[in-house]
Amino acid sequence: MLPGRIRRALLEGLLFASSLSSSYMAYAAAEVVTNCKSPVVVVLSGSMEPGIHRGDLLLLSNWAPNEYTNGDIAVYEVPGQAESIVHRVLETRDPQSSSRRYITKGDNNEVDDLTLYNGMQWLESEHLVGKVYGANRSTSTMVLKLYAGARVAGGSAVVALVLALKKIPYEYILVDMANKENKSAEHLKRHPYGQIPVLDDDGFILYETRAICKYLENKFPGQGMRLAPAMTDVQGQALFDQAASVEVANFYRPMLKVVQEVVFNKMMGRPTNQANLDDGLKDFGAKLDVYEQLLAKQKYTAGNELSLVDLYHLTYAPSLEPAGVDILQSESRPNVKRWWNELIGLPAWVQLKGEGYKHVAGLAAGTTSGV
Ligand SMILES: N[C@@H](CCC(=O)N[C@@H](CS)C(=O)NCC(=O)O)C(=O)O
Repeated sequence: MLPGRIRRALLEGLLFASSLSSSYMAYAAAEVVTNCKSPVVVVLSGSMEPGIHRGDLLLLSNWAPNEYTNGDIAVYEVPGQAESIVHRVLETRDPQSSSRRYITKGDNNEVDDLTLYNGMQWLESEHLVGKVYGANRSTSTMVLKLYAGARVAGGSAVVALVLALKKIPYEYILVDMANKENKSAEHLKRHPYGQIPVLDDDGFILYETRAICKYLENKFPGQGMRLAPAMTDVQGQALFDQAASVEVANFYRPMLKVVQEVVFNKMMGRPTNQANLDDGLKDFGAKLDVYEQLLAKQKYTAGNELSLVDLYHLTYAPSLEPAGVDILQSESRPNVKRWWNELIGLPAWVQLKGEGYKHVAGLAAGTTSGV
């Protein structure tokens, strides 16, 4: 008979071995289910800030090894490099072929990862260990809150679109405009004019659509779609500001006069004032003639790249066509028409209009799921 002390030690050893083997079995099962040799990794650097932090646990899968697309966050390993790296796919070359090539970049890094590839010019599918589909924060981080109305319209819709294009998770909080919740003492603390949208970034409160969008771009420059010139591009920034100012003065104001007559008055059960409408259409048309000249020379309002300024135009103008005013589709302004159709055809916009804030908030959160 073994002495009690030895028996206890043996039993503890057995229990430890059994818990190790069940953890091992669970890990091995996860490897099979995710088709990924490292289904869980710990982040060691801050190169993916602000989305991913040092110490975060990332959950990976490799279900479709040949289907990584731009914007995906991937973990890769390069022969000769000791550590695996978690960065975002920036470019996918040859997307139709089974031997796709990838260029990656850390959201928090100025340049792409070429120097990390150990002499290679790109990554191939075999270097990709897995795609990030979830994360467990090392410390709790607040998710952004968007205070918006029930309808996907106005500035709230533009902010929601920017959040979706930049793949920023957010929580949608309904402000019940029908019951004047926007004028409640609680909401007036957030927005002194009692309006929406309002953004709450962990207690940092911001209102005014265009300011919110610019803040999001500045805070998450490398995440999702780039929507403004780099801060160091002084002339690009100046042209951006010029176009943003033009949007408020020469598009939003005359457009709103028309929307007031054909959309808002109808919603309120008021008759259309024909004189106001004619005046608005004349004014708006004259401004769009100048847009036509600009858009004949450049693809978008702030240059040849789609930017926040183009998205600012989506506040209320999309409600014109359903109300019977097709001024933005006029054949006499083919470049305005081309530009406008591209904007209203953006897949994220179509989805947002079709399925509402909640869906896009969920989608954004799902895409970068807590990272
Ligand atoms: N300049 C503001 C305008 C915001 C705005 O007009 N919001 C509308 C709804 S989209 C609103 O809150 N209206 C209620 C009110 O003005 O009392 C912005 O760009 O955010």
